Amino acid sequence: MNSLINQITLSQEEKQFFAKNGFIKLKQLLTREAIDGLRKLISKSNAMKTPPKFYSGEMSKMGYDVEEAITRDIYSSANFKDVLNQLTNNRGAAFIQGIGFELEPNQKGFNWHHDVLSLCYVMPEDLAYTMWIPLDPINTKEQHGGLAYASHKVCSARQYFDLVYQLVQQENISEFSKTEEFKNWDFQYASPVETFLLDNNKVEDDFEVGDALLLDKFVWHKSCPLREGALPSRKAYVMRFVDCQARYSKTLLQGTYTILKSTSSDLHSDVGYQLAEFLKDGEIISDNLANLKKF
Ligand SMILES: O=C(O)CCC(=O)C(=O)O
Ligand SMILES: [Fe+2]
Repeated sequence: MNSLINQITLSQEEKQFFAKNGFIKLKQLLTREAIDGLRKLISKSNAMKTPPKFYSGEMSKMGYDVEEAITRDIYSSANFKDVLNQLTNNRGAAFIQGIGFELEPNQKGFNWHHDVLSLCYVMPEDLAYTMWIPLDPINTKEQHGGLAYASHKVCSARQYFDLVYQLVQQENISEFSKTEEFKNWDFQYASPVETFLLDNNKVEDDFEVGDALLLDKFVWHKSCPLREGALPSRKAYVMRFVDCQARYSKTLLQGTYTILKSTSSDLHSDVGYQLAEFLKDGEIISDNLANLKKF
């Protein structure tokens, strides 16, 4: 399926950059045909919905588990696997979820956050990745509307994955999670101090259609509001991957959903629970995915 994904050979410096910072822009990874296919997928998907008013992100539409043949054709293409292998020291990464986003002018999207909720079925120390694929051009001198992200080296979200994992294993967590102090702690979003650091050190890049951004799960990121201009909206397709050696954690999954109920009413997907049907704690996720992806 090389009509969808271009061949990219990364230099040693680029691979080291990704390992050290946790993000990399992949120029012209996707062909026009792939982008057109993803635009069609998002436009016709019934899963794409306007989030309710109380939702913590401001988007005109978003949808979980937006995935069809085009998704599979992308992640199973030899060129695509090759790029992921180059960036994961040849371990590779397995596709787990497709998500669609649409942002309209003056909407702020998501503030600085990490994706512990979307990836709460992965053992805290194991790797997972987000590939953000803008389906409209992102121009930081005009409308913005892209993503901002900051290097691991400045501020990493790793501690939150560990913290939530420890927290959910405490015997009296359900009692504590009902307290006001706990409810005021929004564990997915950056604190004022982290926000200060992240704003001071953020990277916000331009993207042409076909470019993609790969982030590992410890990278803080935020949406950049879309200003008024020629684009009526900014669409993006996000593909989540688990490292081929990443292990399943039902403990983290169940615990996260339990404490989340007491802190927010965010939308979520049940992909983690679907995995529970054929995976036990500590088992390698990628070995068992054939049962999950039936599209
Ligand atoms: O597209 C956006 O603005 C948000 C994307 C995001 O936060 C994610 O994919 O994790
Ligand atoms: Fe995110």
